[in-house]
Amino acid sequence: MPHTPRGRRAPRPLTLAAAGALVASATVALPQFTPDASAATTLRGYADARGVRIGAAVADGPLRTESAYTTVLNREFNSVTAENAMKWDALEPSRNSYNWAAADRLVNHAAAHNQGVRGHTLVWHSQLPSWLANGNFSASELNTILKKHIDTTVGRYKGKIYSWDVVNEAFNEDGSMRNSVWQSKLGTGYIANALRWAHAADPSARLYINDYNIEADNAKSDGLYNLARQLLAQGVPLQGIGFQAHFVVGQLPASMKANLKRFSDLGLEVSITELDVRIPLPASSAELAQQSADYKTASENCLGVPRCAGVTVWGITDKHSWVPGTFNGYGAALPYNESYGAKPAYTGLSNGLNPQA
Ligand code: 9MR
Repeated sequence: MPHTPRGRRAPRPLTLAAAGALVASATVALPQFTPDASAATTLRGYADARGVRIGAAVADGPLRTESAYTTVLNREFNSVTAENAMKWDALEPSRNSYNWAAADRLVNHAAAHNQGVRGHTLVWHSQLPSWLANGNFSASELNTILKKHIDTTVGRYKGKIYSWDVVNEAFNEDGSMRNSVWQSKLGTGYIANALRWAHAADPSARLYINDYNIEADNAKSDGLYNLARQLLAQGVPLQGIGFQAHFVVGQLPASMKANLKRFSDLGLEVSITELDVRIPLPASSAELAQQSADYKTASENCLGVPRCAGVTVWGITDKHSWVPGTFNGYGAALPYNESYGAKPAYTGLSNGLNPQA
């Protein structure tokens, strides 16, 4: 357990009312959690004091093998997301044969360290097992397969996951629906069905639609906004929108806060779910300073909006990040460097979480 600095009292668990009083803008009951007795000056200390989540995407390899990784994870974060372990290809590599080991490991780790879990992700076009991607199933078979996946996965972790990314990356950049196996066989109705099934399996989990390039007010976020409005009007259990927030240094969209607010004004929770800020390598000190400002602005853009439930960073350390493998010549996207030293980005994020900074 992280220590409490001498002379500083461990914070008492916040009641929802107290959390609400601290976050003047929070007009909705946030998922309840008990703050850790960590030093107030950690990321999680600041987040606890505001009644919000600060999360990290966790990779199973370093979780099992690197004590520096778990030390930072446990000290700094009050929420975790499985970077890959809860994706369909990881959970059901062959039909009807499940592998829960890595997902269970993370859920158990979180429980042992007083961290909440964001579930990621139930319905996605990517990382499907080949039996499913190449199965050429009929619409009715696919519907049955999807319902079973949601019942089984959400049911297994019932009461242990505070938010699920039920649907991930369903939109094209122009705001139309992406032509996935789900969309092409089942039509847009798969989204409402997935949300209803997930809600039936765990009524207390907050159910999200999650996507990238929706941080700005643009064609893609317009498409999502219109769908979200329709779903709410139909009484579909949609509770939140996840803004992935994979940014390039110095390129945060100016409309981000207003865009998050329009979703929040629908009565939805908003969260940053996959924040990172990539830099062309090698990163200069000016770029690291800009990255720090970007982390601060991004987190403030969410926390400054009513119903922001928190911010999750897509990793902890530049040692383990998807960025260099995907964007040639880019990296250094996370708050800790490859040796687990806190970068200026850490301070930016910390200041973004701390209303006194
Ligand atoms: O970080 C994840 C990486 O390890 C995987 O190889 C990749 C596979 O698609 O998925 C990455 O996570 C993605 C997340 O699940 C959805 N949004 C984009 C993330 C970065 O690609």
